[in-house]
Amino acid sequence: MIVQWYPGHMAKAKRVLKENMKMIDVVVELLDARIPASSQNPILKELAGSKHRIIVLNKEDLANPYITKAWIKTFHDEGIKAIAVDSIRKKGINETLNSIAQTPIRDSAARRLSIKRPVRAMVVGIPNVGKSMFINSLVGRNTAKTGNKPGVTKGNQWIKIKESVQLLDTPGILWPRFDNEETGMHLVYVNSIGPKAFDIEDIVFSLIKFLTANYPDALKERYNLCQILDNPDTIIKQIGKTRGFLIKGGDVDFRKTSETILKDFRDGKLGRISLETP
Ligand SMILES: Nc1nc2c(ncn2[C@@H]2O[C@H](COP(=O)(O)OP(=O)(O)OP(=O)(O)O)[C@@H](O)[C@H]2O)c(=O)[nH]1
Ligand SMILES: [Mg+2]
Repeated sequence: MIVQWYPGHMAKAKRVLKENMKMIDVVVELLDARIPASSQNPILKELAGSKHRIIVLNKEDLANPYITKAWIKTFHDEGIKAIAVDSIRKKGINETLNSIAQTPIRDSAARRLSIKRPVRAMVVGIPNVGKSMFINSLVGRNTAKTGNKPGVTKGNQWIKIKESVQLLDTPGILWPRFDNEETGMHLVYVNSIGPKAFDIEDIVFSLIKFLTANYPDALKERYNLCQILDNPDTIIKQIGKTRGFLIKGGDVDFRKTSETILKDFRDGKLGRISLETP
């Protein structure tokens, strides 16, 4: 689903997040493992305040494992727990669940009465980062949706994951950042921002430029190129020719070739590629 974010939408999303934040002990922030910087929204830090935070680097199967490790270390050094997760194959799901369960409950009423209540968690993230898939993996099978609990704002449902953990049934949607062009490009590469905001041929030109510099072998292998030339246009042309993507008159169809390359990248056909390093 492509969401267009107008100021009104952002204000509403922020209001909802702020309300929901009051009910929970821990925020599980989903980032795209390929772009852990660009898939963050600084507004979350502001909204989460002193709430416990766990970072999930989702789609780790599509990211460079060495770079993901470096990101995890960087977050740890900042005192934030970060976990590499593949929500489709359920990798890292148990570790995440255990981490959530260990969240200290700061709720004074519960502490005063020494009531042991479950940890309450909420998942947040930008569009298409994998919130729904992650929640499904986390929840697994033997789950019961619990009704409204006393003292909890009406309209929200809690999903009981195990005795000690409850999850808010709707994820918090963060809007993607629009603060600089590179961030915008990265968000388009991973399909979090609709392509309308950018010209696809520009997008793929930059992507090829990045791949030429950082993952030349991935390009060579996928598209049977004998050598990687410096000019992205030349590479795109070569790929279009090999694939037979031509327009009338025999010229390469840049648009179709660009769409194919972008899709290949998104589907992981070029291998495990991280676009951002810590
Ligand atoms: N390779 C890979 N794909 C994933 C993973 N998690 C989710 N996806 C895919 O990413 C796409 C988006 O997943 P969703 O769970 O719908 O993402 P979302 O954040 O709920 O998206 P919105 O509700 O539109 O904001 C789907 O095509 C999923 O199959 C993962 O760990 N690895
Ligand atoms: Mg969803």
